[in-house]
Amino acid sequence: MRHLSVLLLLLSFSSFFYSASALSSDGVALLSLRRRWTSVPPPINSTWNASHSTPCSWGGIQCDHAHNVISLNLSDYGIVGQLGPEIGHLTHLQKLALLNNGFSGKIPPQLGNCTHLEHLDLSSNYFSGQIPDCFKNLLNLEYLSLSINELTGQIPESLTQIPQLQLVELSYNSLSGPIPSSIGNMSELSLLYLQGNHLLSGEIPSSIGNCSKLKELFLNQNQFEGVLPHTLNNLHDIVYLDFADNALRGTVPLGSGSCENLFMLDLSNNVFSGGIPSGLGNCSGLTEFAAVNSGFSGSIPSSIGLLRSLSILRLPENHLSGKIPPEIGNCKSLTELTLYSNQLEGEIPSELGKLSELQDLELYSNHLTGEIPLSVWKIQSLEYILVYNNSLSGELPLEMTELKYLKNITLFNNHFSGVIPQTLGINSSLVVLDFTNNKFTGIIPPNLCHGKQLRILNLGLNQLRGSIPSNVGRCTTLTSANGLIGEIPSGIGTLMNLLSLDLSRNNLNGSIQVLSQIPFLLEINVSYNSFQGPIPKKLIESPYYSSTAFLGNPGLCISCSSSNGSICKASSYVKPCDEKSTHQKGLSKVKIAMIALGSSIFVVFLLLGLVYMFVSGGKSKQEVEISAKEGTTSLLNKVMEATANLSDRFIIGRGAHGVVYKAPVDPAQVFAVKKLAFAGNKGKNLSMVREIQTLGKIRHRNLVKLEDFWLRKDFGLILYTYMPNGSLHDVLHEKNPPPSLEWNVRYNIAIGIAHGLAYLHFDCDPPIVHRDIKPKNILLDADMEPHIADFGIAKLLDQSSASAPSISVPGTIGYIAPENAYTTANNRESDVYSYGVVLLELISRKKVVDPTFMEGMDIVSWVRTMWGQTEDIGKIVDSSLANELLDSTVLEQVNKVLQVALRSTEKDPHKRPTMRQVIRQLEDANPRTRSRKS
Ligand SMILES: *[C@@H]1O[C@H](CO)[C@@H](O)[C@H](O)[C@H]1NC(C)=O
Ligand SMILES: *[C@@H]1O[C@H](CO)[C@@H](O)[C@H](O)[C@H]1NC(C)=O
Ligand SMILES: *[C@@H]1O[C@H](CO)[C@@H](O)[C@H](O)[C@H]1NC(C)=O
Ligand SMILES: *[C@@H]1O[C@H](CO)[C@@H](O)[C@H](O)[C@H]1NC(C)=O
Ligand SMILES: *[C@@H]1O[C@H](CO)[C@@H](O)[C@H](O)[C@H]1NC(C)=O
Ligand SMILES: CC(=O)N[C@H]1CO[C@H](CO)[C@@H](O)[C@@H]1O
Repeated sequence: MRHLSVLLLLLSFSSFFYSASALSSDGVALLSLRRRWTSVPPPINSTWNASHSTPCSWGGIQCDHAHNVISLNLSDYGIVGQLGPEIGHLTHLQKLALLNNGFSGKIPPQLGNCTHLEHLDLSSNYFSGQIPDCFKNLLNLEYLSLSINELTGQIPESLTQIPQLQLVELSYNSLSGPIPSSIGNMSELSLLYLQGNHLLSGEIPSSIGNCSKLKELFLNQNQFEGVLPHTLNNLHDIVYLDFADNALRGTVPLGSGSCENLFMLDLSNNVFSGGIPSGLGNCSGLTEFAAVNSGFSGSIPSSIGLLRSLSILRLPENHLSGKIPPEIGNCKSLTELTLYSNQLEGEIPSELGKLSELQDLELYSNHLTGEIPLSVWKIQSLEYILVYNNSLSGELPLEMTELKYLKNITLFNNHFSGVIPQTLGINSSLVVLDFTNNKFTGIIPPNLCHGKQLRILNLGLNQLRGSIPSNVGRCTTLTSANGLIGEIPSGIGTLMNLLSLDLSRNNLNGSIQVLSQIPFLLEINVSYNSFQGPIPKKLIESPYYSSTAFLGNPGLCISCSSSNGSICKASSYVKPCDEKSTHQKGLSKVKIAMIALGSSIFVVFLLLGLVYMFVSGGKSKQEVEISAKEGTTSLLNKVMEATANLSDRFIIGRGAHGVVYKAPVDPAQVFAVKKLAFAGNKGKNLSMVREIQTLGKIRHRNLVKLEDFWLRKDFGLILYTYMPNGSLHDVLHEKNPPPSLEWNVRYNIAIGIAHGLAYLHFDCDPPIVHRDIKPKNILLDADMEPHIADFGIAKLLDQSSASAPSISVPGTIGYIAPENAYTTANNRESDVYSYGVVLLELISRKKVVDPTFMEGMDIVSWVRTMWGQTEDIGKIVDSSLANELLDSTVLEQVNKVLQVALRSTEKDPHKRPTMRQVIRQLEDANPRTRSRKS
């Protein structure tokens, strides 16, 4: 009896194992893995069926003949969750590819059990923590990619002991420390990508020269220092070498070995010393060579001329001196020759004319002399000729008018002379033509606007005469023109895009009424001509109005009846048209001083203005600067008064973009004033003005209203409606005691922000990408209705500092979408990501990087981890909402909003919803809002 029962038991066991319906252990392991994923894509959900006997037919799976899983490939499935320890049960696995998903948390050490792994790709996820030491067990590994994750710690030395490893990709993590000196043990290594870790440091080990099969070595964007090892010359197969953006010093030892296969070499942004190694001439296959701002001195070695495949030679911003070697003319494949901002001297060699594929010639800011050789003007492929800030001379040959691809010819600050070829422009795609400050004579070529693309036309500070070409009206894309001469043709009124017009110091006469027809004209200078009649009202009312622009035209006047009195009074540089005006007294000292100085220049005027304001008002310097350039703008004055000239007492916030003051102008009119600091003197940037004007036209109930703005050389003031409840950040995290925020208030805030963003993304033309969505930029009015602040500002400030190349990424850490972590590309999807982060903050009341999180976690990885581990929303939601969550409809709503947040923070931008879809999904979560209008 007893035996029988044992037998029965055995039988039932074996039938369990062998019946068709029992799933194999590999299958069981896979199903356990799946339990840790919050989002399971249909191809998996539909095929991973527990009733099958093996997983071999499941999506993403491959088996061997014995039905063991040998490949798990879930690339690009959009899985969110964790990689569980069950992976260690798949002991036959040879290939594991999980790239481009939303996996977070640590890489499980049990992966070390998969000793047959040959191919392991976990790139483009959110894995954090260290590279586990267990990888040393993966002795069959050939391909290892962990790039674009959040891994920290050092590169384990054990990796270098894996004998067959050919590809190691650890780029774009936060790894630190050195490259293990045992790297030389990796005799099969072909590709090593370590770029973009910022923290990898130390010297590059010389043993790397033993990796004799190395083809691609990317160490750029790190903090490597010291001298490049001489052993790099032993890498005979090397094709790509990128050392850019480190702190490498010393002389560069390359070129003494054989380097025929070298295709690309980038040494940019280091602090090397000595010259460019002449041995590079031996690297006969070199096609791209860049050493921007690398510290090189001495002359450019003539051996560069041996590089017959060279297509890009980019050596700007070094200390290179001597002449441009004529041998460069032998590099027949060259398309880009960029040598600007060095100390090169002598003439441009005529041999460069042999570069028949050259498109981009950038030699500006050197000490070059002589003429541009005729042979160069004949290079038909030229698109950019940027040779400004040299001492070049000579006349422009007729041949230059035949360059039909020429887009940008910038010759300013040289000594070019003679007549500009009159056929210039007929056959052209010119966009920028800047001949300022040369010695050109004769008349302006009549057909400059023939090609219609011209945007910038600068001819000032030359000795031109004659008239503005009558067909200037064809230049419909012109945004800036100066130095034009002759009468103003009526066609100028059709210049839809003209922003800046400088006609100063000519002998023009007649009325300037036609200028008021140019729709966007912002900056104008018609000073020192003989114009007559009233200044058009539109020009006076422009926020950019400056009366100095009209100086030296005794016939011009301001019609006080048509403008508001204060402008008339303040514009003491130009007389009122109505001589009976009571403002005569206003002319006083300044006018007299002005007349006495006669042909005084602008700077003198500004100074006079300052003195005048100082004497008359005794006011602070800041206000003086404002008033002197602006004339009196009454609202500005009120704002300055209300803030005691922007006194610190009135500061209500400080952000990346500037300080914010509260300006209680009167009880019914309270404003917030943001003072933006500009880099350099770029505040006058015209596109910036235009941008702000555009922003001023944007109206939406969920966007902060821009009331007015004033721009100065170094700073700008932007006036907004004041929001009594401060920012969402204050309400969530700063106020003490923390205000209780009911769910419906939070929900309203969520949907309000969504409406505002959707408006920016879809209803503005061109669409506006905010680029810095975060609770500090969400302001709450008296009814807790949200208003997005600072839209368009990030872009503005980018422009203002455009001249100083910076790698700073707009946005705020924690809110920046992963795809933007290393680039400045920004689009609507990245706003959606930031919006999702704000939703998570609203739900959890945790900060984006909260002290309660494990190290290295942000709110996105924290919520994903919590959700992945427990699917318990109670662990995520702000505990002060606990009571409300007892109501199941509220619970469901919160859950739905959380799902929207998770979708919005998908790592892959394409998987995120648009803001319009977000609105729909949020409205679905709350039936009461379905009828609400946007
Ligand atoms: C997977 O499919 C089942 C039924 O086919 C469905 O009930 C379930 O919601 C799906 N799960 C996910 C996460 O899509
Ligand atoms: C799972 O497989 C069983 C047996 O093959 C089948 O009857 C069932 O319909 C499958 N379930 C799904 C959801 O496909
Ligand atoms: C994984 O699957 C994708 C899509 O099916 C395929 O393109 C890719 O080559 C596979 N990766 C590996 C390592 O097999
Ligand atoms: C997997 O590895 C762990 C330790 O890394 C070990 O304890 C465990 O027994 C292994 N599991 C299997 C199935 O080999
Ligand atoms: C033309 O060249 C000038 C001078 O380098 C530069 O500032 C400008 O951005 C260029 N414009 C275009 C459209 O390429
Ligand atoms: C074969 C080989 O290069 N072995 C080296 C591996 O790395 C260790 C540590 O750097 C060296 O001592 C071995 O010579």
